[in-house]
Amino acid sequence: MFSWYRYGIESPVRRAEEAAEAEAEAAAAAAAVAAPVTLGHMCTRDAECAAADSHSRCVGGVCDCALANSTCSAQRTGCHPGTFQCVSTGACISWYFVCDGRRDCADGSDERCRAPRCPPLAFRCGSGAGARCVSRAARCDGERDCPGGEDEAGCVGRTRCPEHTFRCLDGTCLPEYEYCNAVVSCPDASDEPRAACKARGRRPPGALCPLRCDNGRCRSTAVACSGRDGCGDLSDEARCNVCRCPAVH
Ligand SMILES: [Ca+2]
Ligand SMILES: [Ca+2]
Ligand SMILES: [Ca+2]
Repeated sequence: MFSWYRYGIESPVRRAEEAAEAEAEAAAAAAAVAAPVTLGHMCTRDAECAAADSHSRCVGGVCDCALANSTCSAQRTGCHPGTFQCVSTGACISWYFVCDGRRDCADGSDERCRAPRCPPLAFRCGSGAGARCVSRAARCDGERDCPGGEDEAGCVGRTRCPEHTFRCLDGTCLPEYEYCNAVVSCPDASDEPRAACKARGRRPPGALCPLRCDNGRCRSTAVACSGRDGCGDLSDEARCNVCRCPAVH
């Protein structure tokens, strides 16, 4: 078989291959230079923001919309309040999944869990420079998840429970996702009050309602963007997708 290479002649096929390789290398280099960063996340250059959304740029170290009068912004990324937005895809996930040891974002940004990069939605163990973070779901769940057990501090025998936990009427502290999750966990069942968790209509004034579903039910904020229908009407799974600034015409 005739071979361009054997005779030392430059093959047109080879030239095409080289061009394709160079193109791929250039694309890879461009991607490496500007890893996409979505609205509201930390950036160093406009190119990072533009790689995720061509209508955004780096403003004061955070990706924001290029147009000041845009309907979306770093503060309004389109996600449910209290959910975590994956850095490069823009998808929103429940705070429950942040620093839970499993990759839920395609880029693994939910598992960058060592200080100083700990996501604000996670629980930080200790205060050292290299302190690790765990999911807030680990708070007061009865198991030591932090190396120093900080996640279980203040959970027993207190008149108040730590932030981001649920206090049963008998004073027991539980992780906040236990509220209205259809599993009785308080010894007195006060984490599953029927009026708030099941009723679709009126509820007693002052009833705890961390997340109000469109159908009127109350749920823990952990169900928002958890990938499962926590409300019974899928309203907790709406607004979990990538937010894009509106096209500029
Ligand atoms: Ca995770
Ligand atoms: Ca724990
Ligand atoms: Ca429960």
